[in-house]
Amino acid sequence: MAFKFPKTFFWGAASSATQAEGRQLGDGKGENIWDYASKEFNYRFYEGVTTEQTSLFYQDYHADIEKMQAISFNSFRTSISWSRLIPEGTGAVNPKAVTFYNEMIDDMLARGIEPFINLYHFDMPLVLQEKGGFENREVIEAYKEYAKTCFELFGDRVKYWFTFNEPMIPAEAGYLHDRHYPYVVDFKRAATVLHHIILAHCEAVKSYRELELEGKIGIIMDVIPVYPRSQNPADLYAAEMADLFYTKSVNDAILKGKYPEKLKEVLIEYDQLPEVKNADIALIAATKIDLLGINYYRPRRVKAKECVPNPQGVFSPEWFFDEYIMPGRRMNTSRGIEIYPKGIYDIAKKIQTEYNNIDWFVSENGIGIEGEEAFIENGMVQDDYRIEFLKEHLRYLHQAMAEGSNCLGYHMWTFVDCWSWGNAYKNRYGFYRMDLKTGEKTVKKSGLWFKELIEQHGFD
Ligand code: BGP
Repeated sequence: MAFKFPKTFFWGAASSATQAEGRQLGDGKGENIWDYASKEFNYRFYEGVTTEQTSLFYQDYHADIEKMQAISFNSFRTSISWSRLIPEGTGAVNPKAVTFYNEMIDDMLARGIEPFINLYHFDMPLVLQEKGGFENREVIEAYKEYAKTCFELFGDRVKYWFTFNEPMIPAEAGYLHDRHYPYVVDFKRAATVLHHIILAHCEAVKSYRELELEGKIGIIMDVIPVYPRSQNPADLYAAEMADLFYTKSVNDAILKGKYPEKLKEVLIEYDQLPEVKNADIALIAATKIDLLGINYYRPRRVKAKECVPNPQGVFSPEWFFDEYIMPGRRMNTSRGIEIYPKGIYDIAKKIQTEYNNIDWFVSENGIGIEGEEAFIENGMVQDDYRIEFLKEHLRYLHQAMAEGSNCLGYHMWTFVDCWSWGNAYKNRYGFYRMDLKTGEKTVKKSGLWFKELIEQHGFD
């Protein structure tokens, strides 16, 4: 076999509470920002689909977990919905949520599927958002209490914990680029949110260590590899700045225990430095994770800025670089992003050389396709493009592992087509197809291919 992976390798998929469970407010769930935004700003969501219509995991979970087992997953990541577990954000725990998550975890374990549990996937409880969300330090405390509650309730069985999915996104999309609620556009506020998310991560790791549970804790990050247009110093500078703002800012804090000096210098120069206390710096320096998840979808190609940014405009990382549209780049036109399988190898090398070769896994990778029904033949989506995508990425991952990268697993986004932040059900990512009218979930050709891959521990 040409591409053999270790027998202990984690194979499976990732999902998140808000995107999969369905809203089901009736069972005591409180609203989160997505329940609210998808109703109040409905026009921002593809075909106006709200969180109410997400993939019904809350009702179908036994059957869904059986479907995971049917394609031989040995692991699966989802998140706990903070607003389901603690409807008011702090205080009383919702007993129905405890029953649901207990049964979900027990069922996964009974079927040989290791639960990877994430605590926060973009889904701030609305009551806490009304207090300022992560802009408000009180919410760090609330998150800490929520994290501790999860560890105490489920930590006897869950051995793999993650504090956040893509910590940069709630800050960048919610406070700078107008994609996520609360649709604020203000760099300094975004930087404050990011800093507080990093502190919340540290507090959760600290609580986890204090409980002395037997398991690992880490975080899921989207490390977008940056490629300059050319070796011209102006292009190299653009790449350095894109990397500094979007990757090193979080990576260095989490993996090296400190923010990059250069970032601080730039933020002081532009008067954009958020409040960072000495105790924060000490907490960040003292926090270590056990396992890193990396979500990889696309590369970031940049070039030197062509125009001087509007000095009265909103400060942003884009003041230092322009996107580079590389001739001949291969696109996923449904999502408007480039497909570049070698990026996964480059990330692995970066972790190996710059971040101490820490244990990591691919926590998301996938291809979202619009109009997938066009590929249905004899009742099954014939998604050969997804199989090709998987093979191409896994070949590069295999190469990196052969060269010493400590990659422990690969999770595809996602198990069954799910709702997304803005695109709703436009682009389909699942190993199973979801029929939105009937709720029926049927395996795609890629799901069967993945099953074989898992059973054979590799592919040719
Ligand atoms: C990741 C998120 C996922 C998922 C995925 C696909 O960044 O962690 O939650 O949504 O992207 O992206 P999209 O759904 O926007 O196409």
